Amino acid sequence: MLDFRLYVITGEEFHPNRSMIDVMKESLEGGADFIQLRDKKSSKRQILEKARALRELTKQYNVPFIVNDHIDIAIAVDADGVHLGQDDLPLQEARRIIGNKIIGISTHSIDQARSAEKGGADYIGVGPIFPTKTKEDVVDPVTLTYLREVVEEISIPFVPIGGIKLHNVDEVLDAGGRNVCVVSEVVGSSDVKKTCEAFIKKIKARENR
Ligand code: 3NM
Repeated sequence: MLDFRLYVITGEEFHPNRSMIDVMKESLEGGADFIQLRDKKSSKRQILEKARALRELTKQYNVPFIVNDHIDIAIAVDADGVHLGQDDLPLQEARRIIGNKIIGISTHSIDQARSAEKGGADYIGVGPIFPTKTKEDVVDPVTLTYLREVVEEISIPFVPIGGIKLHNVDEVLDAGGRNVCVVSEVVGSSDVKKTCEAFIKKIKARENR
């Protein structure tokens, strides 16, 4: 089973003056233990090059590396897996292509969570918990109510996402979240490493209760 505390996804629009690799290296230094390349704007060639670089970096830290959307790129760079949305290639087809690698699925309702679990997803995203501007055409916030349903019912690993900040992460943990997935609060921070450390400190504090 996958085990992680802080899942950080790239978001280059939040750090226009810094390289993606520098920012992700700082996240890893701060303790991020799951990394995803998410890039809705670049060409496939550019994404391939970024994926190659992030694969190398994450290997140095022994941290799993996931590619958003692109199964072919995930395979080409030997990523640990792929993350897919509800409108991407269905789980069953993705599984046939990617074999034993990790498949994560974004879910926005308990029905979607159930089908991802039944279909053999390795983990699900649960969100957006709070409003977020990071994802375009995002559904309305699913709120902590949906997270609580997942906590009650779903047995595969899950990760809350969407609008999670240092100031509200305790609410997510109180609702049963054991980890979190973050974009803007981490990569847009003026001190990426410290922000990651602060998230992890809060998550670890819950574990010890
Ligand atoms: N997926 P931030 S919300 C990439 O609900 C993504 O599936 C979501 O960014 C989902 O931490 C989201 O900046 C954006 O709010 C998360």
